[in-house]
Amino acid sequence: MDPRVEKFMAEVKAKNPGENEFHQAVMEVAESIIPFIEENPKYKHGKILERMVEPERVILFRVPWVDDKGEVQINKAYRIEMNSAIGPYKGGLRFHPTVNLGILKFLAYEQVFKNSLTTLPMGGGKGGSNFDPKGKSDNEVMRFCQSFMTELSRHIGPNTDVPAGDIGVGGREIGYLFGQYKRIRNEFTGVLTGKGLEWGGSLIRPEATGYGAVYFAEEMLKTRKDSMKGKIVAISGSGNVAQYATEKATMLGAKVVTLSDSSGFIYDPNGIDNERLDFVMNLKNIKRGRIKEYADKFGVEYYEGKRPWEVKCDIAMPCATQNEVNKEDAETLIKNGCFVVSEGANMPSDPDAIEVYLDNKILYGLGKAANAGGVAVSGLEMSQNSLRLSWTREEVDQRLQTIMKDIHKTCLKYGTEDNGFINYPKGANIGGFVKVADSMLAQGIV
Ligand code: NDP
Ligand code: 2IT
Repeated sequence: MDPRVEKFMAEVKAKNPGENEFHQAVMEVAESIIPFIEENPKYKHGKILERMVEPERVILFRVPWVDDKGEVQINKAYRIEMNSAIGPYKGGLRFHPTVNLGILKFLAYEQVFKNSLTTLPMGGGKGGSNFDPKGKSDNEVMRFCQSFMTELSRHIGPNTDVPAGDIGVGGREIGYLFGQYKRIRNEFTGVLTGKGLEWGGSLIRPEATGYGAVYFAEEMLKTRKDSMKGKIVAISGSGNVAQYATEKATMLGAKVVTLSDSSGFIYDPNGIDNERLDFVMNLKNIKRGRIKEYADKFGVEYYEGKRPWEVKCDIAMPCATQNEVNKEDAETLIKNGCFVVSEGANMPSDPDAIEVYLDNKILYGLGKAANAGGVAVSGLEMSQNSLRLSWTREEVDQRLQTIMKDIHKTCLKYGTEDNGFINYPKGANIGGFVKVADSMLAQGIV
């Protein structure tokens, strides 16, 4: 390892003990950025990277609520306000039992670079709770969201910090959170994104992350004069991002053969067409059931406790969670002919898997570039809220496509190596960094 990266990481680890996912996210960026900073000493003197790894503010609070049996429950909750150099803090909320400070810091850190890449004026943040929505009634989820927002409402606002969804936070939760914010503050504002269409939401926001990740894959394929048409795609997850990645990949002529959840994956060699995807959406978004039921319904294989990376595919789209692809998975994918990875999830590939992708010179679109479509359309939702009007589906989708193309161009600009290979991690990290770093320099030591 580059000794400058090693020294920097030793300090980050000493200052942030035990935050493994945060160390991993910082390391991935440091490997691209530290050599770049050496060539651009203004960033070095301003200690820009050292400042960027320290959140501007961390809010940690208790969320007490009463379950349906009348028992008092207590959860931990957080909002990481990471960087506001180019706009209000912006990023999702995750409700999942594994949520802790280190996971949210990794997500907030990634968000800073991702939001910068979108070309829109958004800083980076992330929040959430170790609350597990699984198995809870709607009333329990509502009471939790109301208690959570009662505290969070003091810290956010349409020009300060604008949360949205992530794992475990979808339309239902955003509704309850928005209702409580409006009630407490007596203000109808664009304080959250991912809102319902009737009350300030944007068309295409639910679709945006999955669609964007497919648009990004299409841009990568174009560099090899290829396209999505006729490709076999393995997707993990079966939530928001996975569902709309499936829809768009199918629209562009590809065949999606897998979906998963934390219990296992289904393999449907005929492809998950629109009718079968409707079943998945109903199963996951309304009934809140398990993906195994897909296999039971359509008579296809279900692999309990496994991830879909052993299936033969051209394109892999991890759309579930962090570190869901390891070295062995990456080697299996490549052995089976996979040559494109477009990440719908945040940091789904671990560092060894990334090394395998880069060594094999495949098209590797990392999350902070490939999944930026979601937050990009959140930014467009904020614009529409400020203008007090709504754009059409076509207009938002067109803007999303333009943004994904712009992100791809930024990756080419900073990531194309002397031999012509496009190192997307390097391109996205440097491209995301420059705008934030220049803004921080202009704004002084704050
Ligand atoms: P959802 O809650 O809608 O879906 C999450 C999916 O991932 C579910 O199928 C879930 O399975 C699975 N999953 C979650 N945790 C694990 C785990 N530990 N192991 C295996 N599977 C798991 O979330 P989203 O679709 O919104 O988010 C998916 C990913 O995309 C996350 O990494 C998120 O950060 C990222 N992302 C989301 C954006 C958005 O706009 N929503 C934007 C950009 C990135 P189960 O039901 O069994 O838990
Ligand atoms: O990881 C992400 O980019 C998101 N969960 C979406 C954030 C947002 O503010 O829309």
